[in-house]
Amino acid sequence: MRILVTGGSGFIGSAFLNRYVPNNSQHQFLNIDKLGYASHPLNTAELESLSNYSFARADLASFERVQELVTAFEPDRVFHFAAESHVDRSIRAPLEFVQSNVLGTANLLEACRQIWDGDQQPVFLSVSTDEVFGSLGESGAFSETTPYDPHSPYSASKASADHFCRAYYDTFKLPVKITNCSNNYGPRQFPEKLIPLMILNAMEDKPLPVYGEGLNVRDWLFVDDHCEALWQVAERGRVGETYCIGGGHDVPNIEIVRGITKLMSERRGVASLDHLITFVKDRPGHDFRYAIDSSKLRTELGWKPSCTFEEGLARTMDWYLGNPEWVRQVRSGEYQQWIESHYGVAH
Ligand code: TDX
Repeated sequence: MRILVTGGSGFIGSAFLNRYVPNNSQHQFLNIDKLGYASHPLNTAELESLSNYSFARADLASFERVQELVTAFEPDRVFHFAAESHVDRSIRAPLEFVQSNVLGTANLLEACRQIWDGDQQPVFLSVSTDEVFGSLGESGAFSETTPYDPHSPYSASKASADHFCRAYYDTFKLPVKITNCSNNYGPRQFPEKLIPLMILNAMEDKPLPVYGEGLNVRDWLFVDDHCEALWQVAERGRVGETYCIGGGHDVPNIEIVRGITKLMSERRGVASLDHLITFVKDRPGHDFRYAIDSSKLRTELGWKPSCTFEEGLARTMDWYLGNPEWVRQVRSGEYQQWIESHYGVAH
């Protein structure tokens, strides 16, 4: 099989490639990534020497380039990860999210439509987010039947991408599957997101900026468990269907941050790092709570997370502590600029 992966040098895409390329020499993998700020060639360094892996630098916003690559590779399967993904950045620069997430997805769908004929059984799996469903109150969980209600420019762009995928299925019978996943964490996540930002700041005695009162709730899933769900959905999930993926670990942000300070203080041999926790101005339009009911995935495909949050967090922290060169490289000038413009100059 020829497997096209977009955004394979980013956090989730590279976790996927590192998990499946080495053990599937019978499949050919092509990674298309524009190498934007949150992607890095180091993320796929171990795959470079493998004969079933290749890389092409490309921006999905260019239809001609996407068409050229898709036509030459003739994928049987597409895993579409590429996206601008940080909510705070989408509040600063919404149009970049339209460009990458809406136009990029539409271009990829159209390029696939042009090469796939009725005899094949290809799969276009679009990796999406639970944020398209909006925000929950104190109780309940999102499922495949929850109406879309996006609030941030980021979630609006992902919702639009999902609608394009469904439109291509309904109109052209393109064999699309959509997954909507909860918050991921794990190695190689760009340190603008809550967990890696807090890990690195706690490591360096920097303030830990918690939005509002830290009571917003997110459902956390270890990235490898997300990847395994995606592989199973592509293999055995039904075409035209949506599958919700969640970790079942939904807790307020402040608990996540306290978990990080506790683990980091043990790793560093200090009594406590809680004094670093700093409550800052809330994110505009901050969704209160996300939780996922993944019973469809669990019942139909037998998937369940393989590790607890505590195990996943310890693996994640140890990865960041053990990879100072990766940390140094991704925190380039651009990273510093973002941190300073968003949180103010570091103390
Ligand atoms: O400095 C921070 N302080 C803070 O309190 C940051 C960066 C975040 N937060 C809060 C905001 C959220 O309630 O932590 C929570 C998690 O924030 P993010 O890591 O930015 O993730 P979130 O906004 O929940 O969106 C994520 O989940 C769905 C991903 O970024 C999306 O890409 C994914 O689709």
